[in-house]
Amino acid sequence: MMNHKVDTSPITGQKPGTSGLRKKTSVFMQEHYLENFVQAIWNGTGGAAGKTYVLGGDGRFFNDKAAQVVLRMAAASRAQRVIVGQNALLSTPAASNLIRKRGTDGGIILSASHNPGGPDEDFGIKFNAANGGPAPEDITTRIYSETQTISGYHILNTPDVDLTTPGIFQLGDMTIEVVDPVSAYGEMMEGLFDFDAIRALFASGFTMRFDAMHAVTGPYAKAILEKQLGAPAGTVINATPSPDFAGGHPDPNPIWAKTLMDEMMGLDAPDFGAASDGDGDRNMIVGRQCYVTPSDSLAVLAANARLVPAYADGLRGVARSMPTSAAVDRVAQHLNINSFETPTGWKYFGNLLDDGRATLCGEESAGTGSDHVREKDGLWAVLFWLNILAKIRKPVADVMSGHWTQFGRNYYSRHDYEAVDTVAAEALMSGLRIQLPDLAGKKMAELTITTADEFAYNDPVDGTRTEGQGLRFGFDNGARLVLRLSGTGTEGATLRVYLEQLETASNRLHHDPQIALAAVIAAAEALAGIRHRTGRDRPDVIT
Ligand code: G16
Repeated sequence: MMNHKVDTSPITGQKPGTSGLRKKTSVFMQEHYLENFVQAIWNGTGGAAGKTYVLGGDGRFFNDKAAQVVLRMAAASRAQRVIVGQNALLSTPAASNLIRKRGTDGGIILSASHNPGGPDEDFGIKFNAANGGPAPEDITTRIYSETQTISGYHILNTPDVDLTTPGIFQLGDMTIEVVDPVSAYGEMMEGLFDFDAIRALFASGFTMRFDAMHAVTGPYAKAILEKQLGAPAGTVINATPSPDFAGGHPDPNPIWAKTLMDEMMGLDAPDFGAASDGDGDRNMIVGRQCYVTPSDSLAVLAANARLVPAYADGLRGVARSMPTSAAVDRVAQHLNINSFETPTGWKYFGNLLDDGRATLCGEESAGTGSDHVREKDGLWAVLFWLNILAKIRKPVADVMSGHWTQFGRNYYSRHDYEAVDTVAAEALMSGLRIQLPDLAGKKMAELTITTADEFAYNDPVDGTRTEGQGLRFGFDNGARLVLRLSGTGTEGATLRVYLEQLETASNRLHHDPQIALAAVIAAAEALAGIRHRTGRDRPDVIT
């Protein structure tokens, strides 16, 4: 068995973004590209020798080949054991669970999450640390700096390992343990939620549609919803993972999960609908004729957490990313618990969860999770909702109405301008940044700016400071506008415009969000000149 040292040189642009390294698949398939980054992971984390890892991915195109490369490189760098999902599949939360449960030194997740897959689409890789969470910034910075000085990598020259059957195999001196991707995750879910109550809900005729979007959650949802919980066959649709997500965009939002949305808005809609993304960490919740925004979903979960066995003793605190609406803050205030505001990126929740300061976390980008793992968890959020509905037996629309009546409604929307010219997008942001100190008091369309700043985060656990995390504007009617550039796109820049406004008047809780937010939408345009600068007359995606 040959252990090769392959000479290589640094490849530019291997800087991890919001969640690992994401590029076009063709970029990842270039000679040495993946290998350089994997070697940089070992080098940036003290070497692979003697370590144990979890490995899996969302099944997108190149997942199988990349997994074989990671295995050969781990063995060549003398890792002790790699626990890998059958066929190299693991949802991101299932990988996080295995890292924690098996006490490994970390894990490698092959995924570009909600981005489309295929030879012309996206691929990604990220390293998760021993706590099961995405590597914090000090580690990703070290990995990146290793990519800039790399001169060689180690890899075995061996045939592919058969990953189609669970079992124990050897690759050189390294043990490979191929595991069923679903079982440990299913057991964990059963330990968190009241499965008997959910079973009784389905037995009473409650109907549901779960759209797995041809991605990794299909087998998990089938096993848990249909087999364990007794939902009728056919509840889970698009359940077979496909390398290109059947040509779709596995992003669970009203745009990309339109088929589900149409069904849920129809007259014969099921009682409950949900979808998850490429790697199973995002979720969309929708009731009959009632879409629930991710920010509202987080608030509802927090308000009803005591109905779930795992959270029956109450929450220690909640956390949300800064652009996420303040709906959960209002619940936290009512519960008299802390509410933390972090930068975008699940990695920023890690310290709060590890330190026991927060139990639930969530983001406007369709991510919700808790301290059961260190990733957001799509199916967990769906089971949380089912557990609540099983206990209170009300339609989702009534749950939302009741919630808004009690806490007020944070009208919320995100407008995305995708694949915008990078120079134009950066000029838009830097132009606004320069003006920040002078904007208070200025009128934008019908509104007057009251506050303007750039978000920076001081981690309360380790004191790390993270700057440049989004431009924030407050207005005299209480509305808020946030602008930031996405850290997960692979083409040009994606400008995200986050819009929010609190409404507490009981006769104004049921408006179309785009209408309720019209004044701040107009103010955003007046302030940032988005149309002119991006050359677009409307957002590509509105969620
Ligand atoms: C990733 C991160 C999330 C983040 C989202 C959007 O999600 O894990 O924390 O909110 O990207 O980030 P951005 O606005 O920078 O594009 P995922 O599901 O893609 O891993």
